Amino acid sequence: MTRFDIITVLPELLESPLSYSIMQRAKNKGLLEVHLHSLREYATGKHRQVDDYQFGGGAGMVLKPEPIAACIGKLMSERDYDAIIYTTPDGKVLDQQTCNQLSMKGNIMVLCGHYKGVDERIREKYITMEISIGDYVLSGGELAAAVLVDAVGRLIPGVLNDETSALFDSFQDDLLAPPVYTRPAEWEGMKVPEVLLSGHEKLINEWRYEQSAARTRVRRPDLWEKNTDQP
Ligand code: 6GU
Repeated sequence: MTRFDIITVLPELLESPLSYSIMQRAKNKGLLEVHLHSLREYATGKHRQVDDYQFGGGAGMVLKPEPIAACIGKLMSERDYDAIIYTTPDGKVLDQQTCNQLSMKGNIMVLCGHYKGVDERIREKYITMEISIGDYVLSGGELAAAVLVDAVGRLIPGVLNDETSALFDSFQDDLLAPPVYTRPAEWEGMKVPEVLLSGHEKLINEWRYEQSAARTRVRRPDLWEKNTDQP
């Protein structure tokens, strides 16, 4: 079982993306738990202020340390965490290998960045891993956290069945996935490749590998180099 505790100023934003399809099935099977924690509930004072101006000047608000520390402290007093992740555009770009590793963990805490970010001292004191989902800027870390939970959640042993198996995903072996087809075998004059209709498993596997390799070479030469670099 993998448990995610997600700390956010916008829990509403995370509810729906993690409540359908494979994520909902993983929850129903008891393999995945996602708990959302509203940062505002840990803020004190009349206005329950979670952010403040940044020292030194500059546009944008920064998440204050005290409410975050209160929330993280409460969670840490309840269970041990294998990772405390902060979602931020200056983190390490998430890849399939990291997702595989995280899918073997038990308790994962995720702090969602927002506005200009969080006070640096929170990162120093608590955060064990900083993750970005790509080289572009989102208005907050919530959607990145949803991406993380989805990408990791589907890899938790038992979540996928044979039909949805992760074994043949793009990136699982640093290759992009081959093209796929379904019925009808001919549509708008376009035919499904003959080999896929042949029932010849060995030829089909060879065709799929060739397609994967060709796609990877053309679309992702960086991944292809990584492949051919391996001894
Ligand atoms: Cl994790 N957060 C934000 N705000 N923007 C991002 C990101 C994260 N990853 C890519 N862009």
